[in-house]
Amino acid sequence: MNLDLFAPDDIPLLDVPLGPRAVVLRGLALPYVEALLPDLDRIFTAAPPRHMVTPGGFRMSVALTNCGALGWTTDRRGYRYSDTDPQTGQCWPALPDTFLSLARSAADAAGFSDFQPDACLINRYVPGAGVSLHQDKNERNFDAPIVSVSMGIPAVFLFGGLQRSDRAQRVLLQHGDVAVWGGPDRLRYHAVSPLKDATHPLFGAARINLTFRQAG
Ligand code: MD6
Ligand code: FE
Repeated sequence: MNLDLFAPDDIPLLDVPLGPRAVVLRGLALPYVEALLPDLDRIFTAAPPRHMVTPGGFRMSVALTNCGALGWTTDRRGYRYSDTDPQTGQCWPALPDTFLSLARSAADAAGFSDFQPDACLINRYVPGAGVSLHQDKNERNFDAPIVSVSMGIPAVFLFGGLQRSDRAQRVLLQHGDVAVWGGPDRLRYHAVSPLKDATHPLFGAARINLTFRQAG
C-alpha cells in the first residue's frame, strides 16, 4: 500500500468559494512569504505584538500589531482605528511594498481591482489562541474588500452569515492561503477556532495572519 497517497501535504487543495464575493485562494501567498519576512521582523521590533483588552474587559488570546497609515486597536473605551500605536505614541510602521503587492494581487485574483489598503492588522496566534465570532465593521466604508493572509500553523476558520446566529461554514486555512471577501459578503460574521498544537518550519508554533483593509 502506498501510504503517500494519504499524506495530506500532497493533496493540492482547491480554491474554496465561501459566498458570492468571498473566496479562499489556496497558496496564493506562497511566492511572497520569503520576501516579506524581513519586513515582518522590522514591524515586530518597532511595534511588538501585544494582547489588547476588549471593551468588555477580556484580554485577547491573540497578540496583535499593525502597519500602515491606520491601525486597529481595542481597549476598555472601544474598538477603533488610530494613526498611532497607543503603546509608543508613534506612527505605526509603514506598509511595506512586499505586503502591498501581495494584497493587491490577491484582491485582483478575487475580482476586486484597484484595492488600496491603508491598514494591515497583524495577528499572532499560538496554540490555544483564537478569535470569537465578530464582524469587521470599524472601517469607514464597506465598498473595499478585506484580504486576509495566513502563514505558519493552520487554523480552522468559521465563516458565518450576516446574522450572528447564522450557521457557519468551516474551512482550514493553511500556510500561504489568502481569504478575500467583499461586496455582499463584507459584513459576514467569522471566527477562528482555538489553534491546535503544531509547528511550522518558518514560524515555529505560531500562526501569523495579515488582514488588509481600506479603513480610512
Ligand atoms: C484570522 N481574521 O484569520 C482572523 N477578518 O486570523 C479575521 O478576523 C478576518 O481573516 C476579516 C476578514 C478576514 C479575516
Ligand atoms: Fe475579522
